Amino acid sequence: IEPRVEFVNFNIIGDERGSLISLENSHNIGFDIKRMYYIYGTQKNISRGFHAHKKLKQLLIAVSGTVDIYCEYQNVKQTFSLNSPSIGLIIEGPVWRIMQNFSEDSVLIVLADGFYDENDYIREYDHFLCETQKGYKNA
Ligand code: T46
Repeated sequence: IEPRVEFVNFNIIGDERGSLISLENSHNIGFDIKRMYYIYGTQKNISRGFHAHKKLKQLLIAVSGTVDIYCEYQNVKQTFSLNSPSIGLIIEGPVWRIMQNFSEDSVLIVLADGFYDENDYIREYDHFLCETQKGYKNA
């Protein structure tokens, strides 16, 4: 699949009690959710990621705190800051990603369209460059 990285803004359903955000398959998420995981309690100065996916589509949300997501694909090298529960970052396909600058209170929720599958990971940068130059036309 083609690499894609994009912010999405969620509708906040708020009232005097506070805020609520609802995410539904294919309405505000462009895919059906098969898995969810979250990353929290990240130690100081730790970066995670350093891999790409072949096909997986994901939606990342910092439901608490802040985290920066560095993304690299095609000619793009860009850092996307997640700093609000009402903002999500869609990352699809062969995008090299590094999660960094986690705040102490950071909770990063990730919704994914596939089960955990180590075969979908590209964990070596040289392999990523090589594969993306070839393209994923048959994926
Ligand atoms: C991604 C970024 C944003 C599982 O057993 N099941 C799971 O669903 C996941 C996500 C991971 N694992 C195992 C695999 C490793 O042994 O948990 C361990 C840590 O995973 P990893 O080092 O890949 O974690 P991150 O934070 O570098 O990357 C994760 C996701 O793996 C990845 O898909 O896009 O978050």
